[in-house]
Amino acid sequence: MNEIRNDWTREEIAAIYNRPVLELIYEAATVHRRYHETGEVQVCTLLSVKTGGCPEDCAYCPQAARYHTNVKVEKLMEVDEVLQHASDAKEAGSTRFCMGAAWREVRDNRDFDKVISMVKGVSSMGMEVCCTLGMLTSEQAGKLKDAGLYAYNHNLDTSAEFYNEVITTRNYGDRLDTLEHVRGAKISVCSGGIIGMGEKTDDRIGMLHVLATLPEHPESVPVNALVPVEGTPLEDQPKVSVWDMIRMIATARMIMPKAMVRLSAGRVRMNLEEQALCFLAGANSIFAGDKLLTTPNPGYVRDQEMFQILQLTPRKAHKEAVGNP
Ligand code: SAM
Ligand code: DTB
Ligand code: SF4
Repeated sequence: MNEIRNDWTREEIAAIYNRPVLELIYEAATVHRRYHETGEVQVCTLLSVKTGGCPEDCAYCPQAARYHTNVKVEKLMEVDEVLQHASDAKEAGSTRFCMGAAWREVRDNRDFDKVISMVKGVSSMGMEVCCTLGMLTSEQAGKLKDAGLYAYNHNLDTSAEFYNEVITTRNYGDRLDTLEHVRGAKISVCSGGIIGMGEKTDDRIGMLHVLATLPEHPESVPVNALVPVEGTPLEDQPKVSVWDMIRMIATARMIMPKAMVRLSAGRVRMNLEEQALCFLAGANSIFAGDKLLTTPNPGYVRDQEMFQILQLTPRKAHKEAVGNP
């Protein structure tokens, strides 16, 4: 039971997603228990090392140059400054540090050399180092791996069918190619998406289907609730229901049992009880710190309180998923 499968059908995934929600939570919690230590939550910190001015047109994103948001464009941060942030994050209990850049793709230039130095530096601190820099070639993935990169985040965001409604400056195939390059370089894959952009349930299922039928499941699947930002085309989207977050998390947990499922953007609008249900449904990772990339996130103090009340324990760095049940 619950063997790792890469041949899920859309119908099977839809049937899981649409189960009576309490039944779904129970089943996902059961799978979670078989593959993970319950109550253990990975704490990751994000840092935007290059903010704003992005040429892409992702409708949700405050960093796209073409939308008028409050995000100030900043050039790539200095290596020392980044390492200071990483060291602070480690001090505050994070075991994974993820550096994000508002780039369409990585270019082979001095900025990339700087990112390589950042990766080397963070990796030498004993943290799991992750980057999200846009599209990558195989060669660039290889260089990042050699520098000590542990994981690469590159989200599919939504279904192939809905993708063009959200982004027109690249296509779904480009995203999948980058994931292949990352996998090819033996870097841990982090890929998930966003709900609350006006997609249908079928699009959510479509995205989960693509992830769960990759030759290897991503080791990490972030589930983001849209953070609607003033000035972006999606600024007026209604708040995602917590039950939808729970269904996404639980379904991801059931079909990709070994993956870390990350309760990502959107926590700032969730109370403790709602987050507790997400952990019960199989989420076992969060972003900590008072900022995601550019938008607010619950700060360390609030999260510490949550860990205490829910008796959660932070996961150690570089830990393998528990083997077969
Ligand atoms: N530029 C790179 C890219 O697009 O791959 C890396 C950074 S980009 C900001 C990383 C991810 O953040 C996006 O793929 C998207 O899933 C998520 N994201 C961006 N804006 C968001 C928002 N307003 N709400 C929720 N998630 C968001
Ligand atoms: C992911 O799936 N969510 C994070 C991380 N990967 C890079 C980013 C969320 C960004 C939310 C909007 C912002 O703060 O700019
Ligand atoms: Fe650029 Fe990434 Fe934002 Fe899209 S999501 S606009 S690629 S920073």
